[in-house]
Amino acid sequence: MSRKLHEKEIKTGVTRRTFLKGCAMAAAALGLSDEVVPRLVEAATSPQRPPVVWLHFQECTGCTEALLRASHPDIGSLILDIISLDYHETVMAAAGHQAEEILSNTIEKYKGKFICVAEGAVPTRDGGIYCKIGGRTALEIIKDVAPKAAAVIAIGTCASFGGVQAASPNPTGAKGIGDVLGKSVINIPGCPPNPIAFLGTVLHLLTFKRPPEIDALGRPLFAYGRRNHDQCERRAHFDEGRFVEQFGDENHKKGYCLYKVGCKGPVTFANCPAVRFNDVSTWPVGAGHGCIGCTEPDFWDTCSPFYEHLPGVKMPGSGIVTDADTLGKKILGITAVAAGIHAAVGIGKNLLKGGQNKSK
Ligand code: FSX
Ligand code: SF4
Ligand code: F3S
Repeated sequence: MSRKLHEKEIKTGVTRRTFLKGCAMAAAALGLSDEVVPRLVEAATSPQRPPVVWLHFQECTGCTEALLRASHPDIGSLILDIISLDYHETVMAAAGHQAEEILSNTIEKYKGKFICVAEGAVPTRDGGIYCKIGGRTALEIIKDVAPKAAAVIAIGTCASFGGVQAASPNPTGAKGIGDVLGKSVINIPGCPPNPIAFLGTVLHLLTFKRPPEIDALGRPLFAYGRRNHDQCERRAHFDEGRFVEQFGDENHKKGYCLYKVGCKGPVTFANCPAVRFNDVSTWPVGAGHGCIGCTEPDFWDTCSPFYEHLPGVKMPGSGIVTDADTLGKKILGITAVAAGIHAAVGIGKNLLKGGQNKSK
């Protein structure tokens, strides 16, 4: 293993330390013990790496930015080292006809073996004319590419559930990838999602040849199995009824709970407080802003106004600790979200067989 890693270091510039640290972080996020780290490393250093076709539709490209600009340890490099990014409109050098040729060649050559990552929603109104790439609609492209893939990962809330494009009145008929395909895909929501959720999912696929367990919304439970509220460092303030009344007040400076100024942590399933983001190691609530529920379907509609607290809640301090569970289920319609639902996501048998050689 160490020789492999040494060779990798020479070829890619990803240091052994960074590589191991990234795998250890992914293992921790996956809820796996340290003993499993060597298995993750083994899978990640396999000479065959899975070809990935990364499609862009209606979105802001923030998901790609968050992934590839992720820092300490260099998660972006790690991801690029583990997968073979054969087609990605943001980072590929090719353009125009050459790019389209790469796409069609890749999906034919690696039929049933590549991973399709879709970023962005797909407009369905008026024949899907509101998003076109290389002369084809997003609708045509996803229906052409996804069925040929071994696994489909929808990255970001737009691809998972429609995102901002699908917000009322949804003028383009935007939908998430699973909805458009009429089948379950692996959803990694967040606007943008945490890179560790993606890295953990890919490492799980490579190591165990199956996706991680998912919830009823297709989200891996390791990253989306608990509410932000239940992991939040301000939770004691919530329970004791100590709230920020308005941004910039004394309570805000003291780090009190942001519920009254709109925090939707009680109805948001994610691991932001535990995993945090990048070098600064913070998350929205840590930085003094409420969670706006960006990993939830339709959060632009159901979680707004973003600076008003959830309606009809008796505040702690008046003697009642809010039953945020019941409230969350009512507001977001997520009654089916429960731990232990096993993945119903189809994964091609050939995944990772005949992938590209790393030394290439
Ligand atoms: Fe959507 Fe991704 Fe939000 Fe943007 O591309 S999830 S708009 S941060 O980044 O798709
Ligand atoms: Fe944290 Fe928000 Fe819950 Fe308050 S309401 S404890 S700030 S997640
Ligand atoms: Fe999104 Fe809330 Fe995390 S807004 S980034 S789920 S804290």
